[in-house]
Amino acid sequence: MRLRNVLAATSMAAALVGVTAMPAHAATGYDRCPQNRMCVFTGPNGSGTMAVFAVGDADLGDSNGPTGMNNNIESFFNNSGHHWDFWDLPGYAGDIRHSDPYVGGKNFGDAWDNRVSSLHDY
Ligand SMILES: [Ca+2]
Ligand SMILES: [Ca+2]
Repeated sequence: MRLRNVLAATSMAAALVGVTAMPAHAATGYDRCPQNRMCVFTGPNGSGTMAVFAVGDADLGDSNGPTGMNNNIESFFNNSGHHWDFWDLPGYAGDIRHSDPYVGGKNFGDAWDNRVSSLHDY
């Protein structure tokens, strides 16, 4: 009886350690972006929903690749060694905005908020 109580207390303590340890390293904002990727975000300063790209997407409005991002991007994190371009229209067309490699987190700003419809590295 006494031994069973000790075992129960020990496993309870272990469970509590496991629960409290997890949220300590939960990534937020730009910190969510993996190495060697372009990350885009629906909110400013890396907030909101994130989509991650290795080479790009010709049409953010179709069902091929991430969805919900077309004309809905307000910031990006170029965590890759590549140059990237963003376009206002699908198919790499219309107005273009450029990102140098490894520039870190950037807000698109008023002129480009919620406009990007395609993107690609080069
Ligand atoms: Ca797509
Ligand atoms: Ca657009």
